[in-house]
Amino acid sequence: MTNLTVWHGPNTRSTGTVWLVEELGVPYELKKVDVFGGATRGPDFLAVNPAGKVPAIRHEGKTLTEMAAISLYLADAFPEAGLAPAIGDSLRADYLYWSVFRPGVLEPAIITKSQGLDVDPRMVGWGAWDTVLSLVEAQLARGPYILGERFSAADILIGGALGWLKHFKLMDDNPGIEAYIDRLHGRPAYTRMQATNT
Ligand SMILES: N[C@@H](CCC(=O)N[C@@H](CS)C(=O)NCC(=O)O)C(=O)O
Repeated sequence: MTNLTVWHGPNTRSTGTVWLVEELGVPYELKKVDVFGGATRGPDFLAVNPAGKVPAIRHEGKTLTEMAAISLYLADAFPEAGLAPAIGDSLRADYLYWSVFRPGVLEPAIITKSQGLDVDPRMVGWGAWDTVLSLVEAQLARGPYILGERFSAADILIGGALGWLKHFKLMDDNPGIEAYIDRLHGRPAYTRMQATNT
C-alpha cells in the first residue's frame, strides 16, 4: 500500500513526473489516463484535476497539480533522494529559479516558437526566444547539470522541455544542449519512466 498516486498520460508532460518519482525511488501507484482518448475531460479525471490536465498526484491525501509545483513538493517531501538542495544550501536559489523557469519562461517560449506565434518579446513574460536559449546555454556551460555539478529535480523540468526541442526538431545543431539531453536520457530512472509510456 502506497500513499503516493501519480496520474499519468503516456507521452505527455506527466512523463516528467513519472521520471521524477522513479528518481526518488519511492513506491507509488500509477494511474494511467488516456489523454489522447479524451479521458482528461471525463468526470472521473475532472474530479482529480478540474483543469483537466496531467500530471496530478495525491500524497498523504493531498492532491496537487502543475508539474513544477509537484516537482518542488515531492523533492522536498523525500529529501533522502537528494534531488532538492535544502533551505540554507547555496544552490537552493538557483534550484528554485530553474524550476520556475520551466513553466514560466522555457515552456511558453518553446510553444510560441513551435506554433510560429508572433508576440512582442517585451510584453510576454518569457521574452525573446534567442535570449531564453542563451540563458540556458550559459548555465549549461558551467557544468553537466543545470545547477553545475549536481543533478536535481530541476534537471527533469528543464531537460524535459529541452527534449521537445530535439524531438520536434525545433533547434539548430546545438552540441551542448544535445549532450545535456543525452546525459539525462541515459539515466536508469528515465528508462524506467519510458516503460510507462505505452
Ligand atoms: N500547466 C500544466 C500543463 C499540463 C498539460 O498541458 N497537460 C496536457 C498533456 S501534455 C494535458 O493533460 N492535456 C489534456 C487536456 O487538456 O485535456 C503543467 O505544467 O502541469
